[in-house]
Amino acid sequence: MQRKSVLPVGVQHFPGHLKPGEQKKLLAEIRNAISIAPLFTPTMPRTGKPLSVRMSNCGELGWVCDKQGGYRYQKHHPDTGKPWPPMPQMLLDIWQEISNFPHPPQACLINFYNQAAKMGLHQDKDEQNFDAPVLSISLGDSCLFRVGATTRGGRTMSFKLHSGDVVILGGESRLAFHGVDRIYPGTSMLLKNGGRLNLTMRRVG
Ligand code: MD3
Ligand code: FE
Repeated sequence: MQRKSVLPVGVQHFPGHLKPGEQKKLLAEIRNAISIAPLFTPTMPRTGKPLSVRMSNCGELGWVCDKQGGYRYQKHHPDTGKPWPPMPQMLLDIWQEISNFPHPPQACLINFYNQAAKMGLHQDKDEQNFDAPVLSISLGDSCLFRVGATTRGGRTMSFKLHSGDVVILGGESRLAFHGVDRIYPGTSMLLKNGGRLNLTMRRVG
Protein backbone atom coordinates (compact mmCIF):
# COMPACT_ATOMS: atom_id res chain seq x y z
CA MET A 1 0.00 0.00 0.00
CA GLN A 2 1.46 3.35 -0.94
CA ARG A 3 1.09 6.82 0.47
CA LYS A 4 -0.33 9.46 -1.87
CA SER A 5 2.68 11.63 -2.58
CA VAL A 6 0.64 14.82 -2.07
CA LEU A 7 -0.06 14.08 1.59
CA PRO A 8 2.22 15.27 4.38
CA VAL A 9 4.85 12.75 5.43
CA GLY A 10 3.38 10.44 8.06
CA VAL A 11 -0.20 10.65 6.75
CA GLN A 12 -1.35 7.51 4.94
CA HIS A 13 -4.75 7.41 3.26
CA PHE A 14 -6.36 4.07 2.39
CA PRO A 15 -9.40 4.95 0.26
CA GLY A 16 -12.22 2.41 0.47
CA HIS A 17 -10.28 0.15 2.81
CA LEU A 18 -13.58 -1.15 4.23
CA LYS A 19 -15.91 -2.72 1.69
CA PRO A 20 -19.65 -1.88 1.94
CA GLY A 21 -20.45 -5.09 3.85
CA GLU A 22 -17.66 -4.39 6.34
CA GLN A 23 -18.89 -0.81 6.77
CA LYS A 24 -22.36 -2.13 7.62
CA LYS A 25 -20.96 -4.61 10.12
CA LEU A 26 -18.81 -1.93 11.75
CA LEU A 27 -21.77 0.47 11.84
CA ALA A 28 -23.82 -2.19 13.69
CA GLU A 29 -20.99 -2.51 16.26
CA ILE A 30 -20.87 1.27 16.72
CA ARG A 31 -24.66 1.51 17.05
CA ASN A 32 -24.43 -1.11 19.78
CA ALA A 33 -21.68 0.87 21.54
CA ILE A 34 -23.76 4.06 21.34
CA SER A 35 -26.76 2.22 22.80
CA ILE A 36 -24.61 1.55 25.89
CA ALA A 37 -22.70 4.86 25.87
CA PRO A 38 -24.98 7.49 24.29
CA LEU A 39 -23.59 10.33 22.19
CA PHE A 40 -23.00 13.42 24.33
CA THR A 41 -22.37 17.03 23.36
CA PRO A 42 -18.91 18.11 24.49
CA THR A 43 -18.40 21.73 25.56
CA MET A 44 -15.31 23.89 25.27
CA PRO A 45 -13.11 24.34 28.31
CA ARG A 46 -13.67 27.72 30.03
CA THR A 47 -16.29 29.09 27.59
CA GLY A 48 -18.68 26.15 27.77
CA LYS A 49 -19.53 26.63 24.09
CA PRO A 50 -20.92 23.35 22.69
CA LEU A 51 -18.99 21.62 19.91
CA SER A 52 -21.05 20.87 16.80
CA VAL A 53 -19.83 17.27 16.85
CA ARG A 54 -21.46 14.76 19.21
CA MET A 55 -19.22 12.12 20.76
CA SER A 56 -18.95 8.82 22.53
CA ASN A 57 -16.15 6.30 23.04
CA CYS A 58 -15.38 2.63 23.32
CA GLY A 59 -12.36 0.89 24.79
CA GLU A 60 -10.80 1.21 28.23
CA LEU A 61 -10.44 4.99 28.00
CA GLY A 62 -12.52 7.71 26.37
CA TRP A 63 -11.76 11.26 25.35
CA VAL A 64 -14.10 13.88 26.81
CA CYS A 65 -14.15 17.63 27.27
CA ASP A 66 -16.33 20.03 29.17
CA LYS A 67 -16.34 23.55 30.60
CA GLN A 68 -15.12 22.50 34.05
CA GLY A 69 -12.67 19.71 33.42
CA GLY A 70 -11.09 20.59 30.08
CA TYR A 71 -9.77 18.00 27.62
CA ARG A 72 -8.96 14.59 29.08
CA TYR A 73 -9.20 10.82 28.91
CA GLN A 74 -11.33 9.03 31.47
CA LYS A 75 -12.67 5.54 32.10
CA HIS A 76 -16.33 6.55 32.44
CA HIS A 77 -19.06 8.15 30.36
CA PRO A 78 -19.53 11.76 31.55
CA ASP A 79 -23.34 11.49 31.78
CA THR A 80 -24.04 7.87 32.77
CA GLY A 81 -20.88 7.37 34.87
CA LYS A 82 -20.62 3.85 33.42
CA PRO A 83 -17.48 2.33 31.89
CA TRP A 84 -17.13 2.66 28.11
CA PRO A 85 -18.22 -0.42 26.15
CA PRO A 86 -15.42 -2.68 24.91
CA MET A 87 -13.66 -1.98 21.65
CA PRO A 88 -15.28 -4.17 18.96
CA GLN A 89 -12.97 -6.95 17.73
CA MET A 90 -13.31 -5.58 14.21
CA LEU A 91 -11.60 -2.35 15.28
CA LEU A 92 -8.80 -4.24 17.04
CA ASP A 93 -8.30 -6.27 13.85
CA ILE A 94 -8.09 -3.16 11.65
CA TRP A 95 -5.55 -1.58 14.03
CA GLN A 96 -3.48 -4.76 14.05
CA GLU A 97 -3.62 -5.00 10.29
CA ILE A 98 -2.53 -1.48 9.41
CA SER A 99 -1.15 0.49 12.38
CA ASN A 100 2.23 -1.26 12.42
CA PHE A 101 2.22 -0.67 16.21
CA PRO A 102 2.93 -3.54 18.63
CA HIS A 103 0.26 -2.72 21.25
CA PRO A 104 -3.52 -2.53 20.91
CA PRO A 105 -5.43 0.77 20.96
CA GLN A 106 -6.66 1.93 24.39
CA ALA A 107 -9.32 4.37 23.23
CA CYS A 108 -11.68 4.79 20.31
CA LEU A 109 -13.37 8.17 20.03
CA ILE A 110 -16.65 8.09 18.12
CA ASN A 111 -17.43 11.44 16.49
CA PHE A 112 -20.84 12.03 14.89
CA TYR A 113 -21.18 14.94 12.46
CA ASN A 114 -24.60 16.07 11.30
CA GLN A 115 -24.66 17.90 7.99
CA ALA A 116 -23.81 21.24 9.62
CA ALA A 117 -21.07 20.00 11.95
CA LYS A 118 -17.40 20.78 11.56
CA MET A 119 -14.23 20.62 13.60
CA GLY A 120 -11.78 23.50 13.75
CA LEU A 121 -8.05 23.07 13.25
CA HIS A 122 -6.45 21.56 16.34
CA GLN A 123 -3.67 19.24 17.49
CA ASP A 124 -4.27 15.94 19.30
CA LYS A 125 -1.94 16.15 22.26
CA ASP A 126 -3.89 14.87 25.25
CA GLU A 127 -2.07 11.55 25.02
CA GLN A 128 1.05 10.93 27.13
CA ASN A 129 2.97 9.33 24.33
CA PHE A 130 3.05 10.19 20.64
CA ASP A 131 4.92 7.08 19.45
CA ALA A 132 1.71 5.35 18.44
CA PRO A 133 -0.15 6.56 15.37
CA VAL A 134 -3.79 7.65 15.37
CA LEU A 135 -5.99 5.54 13.10
CA SER A 136 -9.14 7.15 11.69
CA ILE A 137 -12.08 5.38 10.01
CA SER A 138 -14.81 7.30 8.16
CA LEU A 139 -18.40 6.03 7.81
CA GLY A 140 -21.34 7.74 6.11
CA ASP A 141 -21.28 11.09 4.34
CA SER A 142 -18.05 12.38 2.85
CA CYS A 143 -16.16 15.28 4.38
CA LEU A 144 -13.48 17.78 3.52
CA PHE A 145 -10.56 17.10 5.85
CA ARG A 146 -7.73 19.58 6.33
CA VAL A 147 -4.24 18.85 7.57
CA GLY A 148 -1.41 21.33 8.12
CA ALA A 149 1.95 21.62 9.78
CA THR A 150 2.84 21.00 13.41
CA THR A 151 2.70 24.76 14.02
CA ARG A 152 -0.45 26.85 13.78
CA GLY A 153 -0.54 29.08 10.72
CA GLY A 154 1.57 26.81 8.51
CA ARG A 155 0.46 25.67 5.07
CA THR A 156 -2.53 23.35 5.02
CA MET A 157 -3.92 21.01 2.43
CA SER A 158 -7.36 19.50 2.05
CA PHE A 159 -8.62 16.19 0.85
CA LYS A 160 -11.95 14.40 0.88
CA LEU A 161 -12.63 11.41 3.08
CA HIS A 162 -15.35 8.96 2.06
CA SER A 163 -17.17 6.12 3.79
CA GLY A 164 -14.84 3.19 4.32
CA ASP A 165 -11.65 5.26 4.12
CA VAL A 166 -8.94 4.67 6.70
CA VAL A 167 -6.26 7.24 7.54
CA ILE A 168 -3.15 6.68 9.65
CA LEU A 169 -1.57 9.73 11.24
CA GLY A 170 1.85 8.95 12.51
CA GLY A 171 5.47 9.96 12.50
CA GLU A 172 6.05 13.57 11.56
CA SER A 173 2.31 14.20 11.20
CA ARG A 174 1.20 12.87 14.56
CA LEU A 175 1.12 16.43 15.95
CA ALA A 176 -0.04 18.15 12.76
CA PHE A 177 -2.93 20.59 12.97
CA HIS A 178 -6.05 19.11 11.40
CA GLY A 179 -9.79 19.56 11.21
CA VAL A 180 -12.98 18.89 9.29
CA ASP A 181 -14.10 21.86 7.17
CA ARG A 182 -17.42 20.49 6.00
CA ILE A 183 -19.68 17.52 5.50
CA TYR A 184 -21.17 16.74 2.08
CA PRO A 185 -24.80 15.76 2.79
CA GLY A 186 -26.35 12.98 0.73
CA THR A 187 -23.05 11.43 -0.37
CA SER A 188 -23.61 8.09 1.38
CA MET A 189 -26.58 5.83 2.02
CA LEU A 190 -24.91 4.04 4.95
CA LEU A 191 -26.52 6.12 7.72
CA LYS A 192 -30.24 6.28 7.07
CA ASN A 193 -30.59 9.83 8.35
CA GLY A 194 -27.29 11.00 6.87
CA GLY A 195 -24.29 12.50 8.61
CA ARG A 196 -20.80 11.17 9.20
CA LEU A 197 -19.26 8.95 11.84
CA ASN A 198 -15.53 9.07 12.44
CA LEU A 199 -13.76 6.56 14.65
CA THR A 200 -10.28 7.41 15.94
CA MET A 201 -8.28 4.73 17.69
CA ARG A 202 -5.38 5.76 19.91
CA ARG A 203 -2.84 4.78 22.49
CA VAL A 204 -3.16 7.12 25.45
CA GLY A 205 -0.39 6.27 27.90
C1 MD3 B 1 -4.00 14.41 11.74
N1 MD3 B 1 -11.25 13.88 14.27
O1 MD3 B 1 -11.27 13.45 16.90
S1 MD3 B 1 -9.80 12.08 12.27
C2 MD3 B 1 -10.35 14.16 16.47
O2 MD3 B 1 -12.73 13.27 11.20
C3 MD3 B 1 -10.35 14.50 15.02
O3 MD3 B 1 -13.53 13.32 13.21
C4 MD3 B 1 -11.39 14.18 12.88
O4 MD3 B 1 -9.56 15.26 14.61
C5 MD3 B 1 -12.64 13.53 12.38
O5 MD3 B 1 -9.43 14.61 17.14
C6 MD3 B 1 -10.21 13.76 12.11
C7 MD3 B 1 -8.23 12.09 11.53
C8 MD3 B 1 -7.10 12.59 12.35
C9 MD3 B 1 -6.93 12.24 13.67
C10 MD3 B 1 -5.79 12.60 14.34
C11 MD3 B 1 -4.79 13.34 13.71
C12 MD3 B 1 -6.14 13.32 11.74
C13 MD3 B 1 -4.98 13.71 12.40
C14 MD3 B 1 -3.58 13.67 14.36
C15 MD3 B 1 -2.61 14.35 13.67
C16 MD3 B 1 -2.83 14.74 12.36
FE1 FE C 1 -8.03 15.57 16.09
